[in-house]
Amino acid sequence: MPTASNEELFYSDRNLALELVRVTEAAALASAHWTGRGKKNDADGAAVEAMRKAFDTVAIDGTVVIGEGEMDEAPMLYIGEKVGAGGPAMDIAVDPLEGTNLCAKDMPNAITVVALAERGNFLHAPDVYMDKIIVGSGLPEGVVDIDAAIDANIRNLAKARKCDIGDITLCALDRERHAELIAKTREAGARVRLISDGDVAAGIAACLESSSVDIYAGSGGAPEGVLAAAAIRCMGGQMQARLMFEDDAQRERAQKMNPGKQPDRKLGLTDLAAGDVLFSATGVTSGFLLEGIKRLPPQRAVTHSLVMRSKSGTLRFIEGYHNFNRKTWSPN
Ligand code: VTB
Repeated sequence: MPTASNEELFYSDRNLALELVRVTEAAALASAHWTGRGKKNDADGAAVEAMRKAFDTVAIDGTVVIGEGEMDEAPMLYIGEKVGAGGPAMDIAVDPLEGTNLCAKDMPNAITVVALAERGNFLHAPDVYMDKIIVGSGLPEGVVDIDAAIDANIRNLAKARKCDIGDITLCALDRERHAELIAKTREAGARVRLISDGDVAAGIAACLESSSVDIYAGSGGAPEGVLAAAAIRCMGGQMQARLMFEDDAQRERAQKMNPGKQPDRKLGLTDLAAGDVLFSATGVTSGFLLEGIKRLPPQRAVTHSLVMRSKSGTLRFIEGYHNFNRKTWSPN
């Protein structure tokens, strides 16, 4: 039987998941004002401000652990900032607009993202690269390994899936640093889907049966890796990762942020996001996961969001119809 406080947390946690969707919706509606206007900083700024404001009504005592940067670099949602209206102590990971370029250029896969966990359960990831490998659920544990060659990983995945290597699609960021990963994947006989930005959505897509991505691999932002891990904890799937450092200063910083832990260690899913996790994302532009904001001028808009809890493993796709004549705030 749960104790009274556990029970309290259990119910508040269920409500919280639905409150969280308001936070990502607000950020998406605000940034959508800038979709296709070529101004990524304005789009990001609008998302950050709306998300920050929306957190004021969420019943948590929240601390941002993955955010917009250090206190001296970011005016809002900086690491260490306290947010929420008071309640259980939670750590918060945010990317108010994942894919600022995608929004500015009206390209697929811009999303707004928030994850919550009880205090101390997210890796405190510095703003460095993280090597990542992700596959979906229902596969033998360890079917892919971040330390194995990519062709071996693809062969193992095809074998476990009982399909041809040619049926496997690997998704990676289109970057010069991935030239070898891409070449080796194609040489092995698999397909490669390249994306210009947005590796949170791509990582999640590898775990969605309905997407055509079977494996996500390569290096992207470390904060984005923690957000993807939070989602994968809810959906099921496998992820391994490793922080990548360009110099000793970066390594020392990671060490300081996670005392007592080896900064170069191989990270599993629960090293990135442990305990009970809540996750919400709203589409800004349509993509792998979600449809983007549909504007219904002059005063209405439709949002599409994905809200998940790791405890129950429930995924909810939520469609919101918004009328700005009746809201206390407007995204424009
Ligand atoms: C990824 C991607 C982001 O940064 O993390 C990527 O998810 C990594 O950095 O949308 P590089 O651009 O240096 O490769 C973004 O593309 C932008 O934050």
